[in-house]
Amino acid sequence: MAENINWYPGHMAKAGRQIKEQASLCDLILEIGDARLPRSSRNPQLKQLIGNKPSLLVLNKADLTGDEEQRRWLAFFRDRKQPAVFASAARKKKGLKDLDQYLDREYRALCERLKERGRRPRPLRIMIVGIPNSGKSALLNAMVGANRVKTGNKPGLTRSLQWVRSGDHLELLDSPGILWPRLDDQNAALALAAVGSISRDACSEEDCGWFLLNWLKDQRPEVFRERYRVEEMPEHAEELLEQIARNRGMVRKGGIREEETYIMLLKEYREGKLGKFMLELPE
Ligand SMILES: Nc1nc2c(ncn2[C@@H]2O[C@H](COP(=O)(O)OP(=O)(O)OP(=O)(O)O)[C@@H](O)[C@H]2O)c(=O)[nH]1
Ligand SMILES: [Mg+2]
Repeated sequence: MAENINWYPGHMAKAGRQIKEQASLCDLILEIGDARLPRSSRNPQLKQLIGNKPSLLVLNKADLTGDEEQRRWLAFFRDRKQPAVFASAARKKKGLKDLDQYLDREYRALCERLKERGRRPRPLRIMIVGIPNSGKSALLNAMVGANRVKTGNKPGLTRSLQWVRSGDHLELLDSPGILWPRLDDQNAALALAAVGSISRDACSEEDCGWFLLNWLKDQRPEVFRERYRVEEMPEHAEELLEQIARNRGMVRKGGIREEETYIMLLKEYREGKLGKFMLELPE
């Protein structure tokens, strides 16, 4: 079994303090979660950082999930009066339709408020926050229509806060991905690692790969036939791993290349090669 998973290095604590400072300057907070984990990718301490600022939950990487599960989650959030949209920075403007519409309305509402007070319009100031690797920087670039901030498939890439202007209507603040000091739900922590939001220093590929293998065996067994030519599901996950490794030629004298097999499984999962599905649904 895995060691207790926690990932809250000094730079995250620092980013948290800076986010708290900047929140008061913003009109709106975009909380970027991972669409595959609409519950577990939300920071339970966000409220303490942003206070009463209005926020919109943006579940990014929606291209890796199914339409029906998205509808179920939207209904769930609607019932709880939590504004939420699905988005896909990877699909550029096409993936931002609902987000753009929401921001248009917010901008017009801001202009109205300013007008009532006899003031001139100014851009809507938006802070982008969320867990590492959820696509915050990619989303900012997609909104601006240019590569203004660095993105990459590695949690913890962005290290400082950065304002970027987008047209006449928006000012966007990118921020470093942060988690929280204690990941109480260790299953959620493994799922966060599986989608790529926790550094491999804090959770190894063997550990989150093992979690993903077992989750798929339970919830999506057809994946193994379709993708890894496993004709008959073995009883134990160890045997399943072995079959996958053998079918992919990941063997060495005396056994399989275990770590390599986990890395391959995680990579193909993260790239969406195993299909479009979430790791959690509303209760
Ligand atoms: N499939 C898919 N991948 C995406 C999407 N948006 C971003 N990515 C990928 O996710 C990875 C992380 O993107 P970033 O924008 O760097 O993530 P971030 O949230 O800024 O990460 P940190 O700065 O580390 O907190 C990159 O490899 C992106 O290409 C999306 O909508 N769909
Ligand atoms: Mg970033």
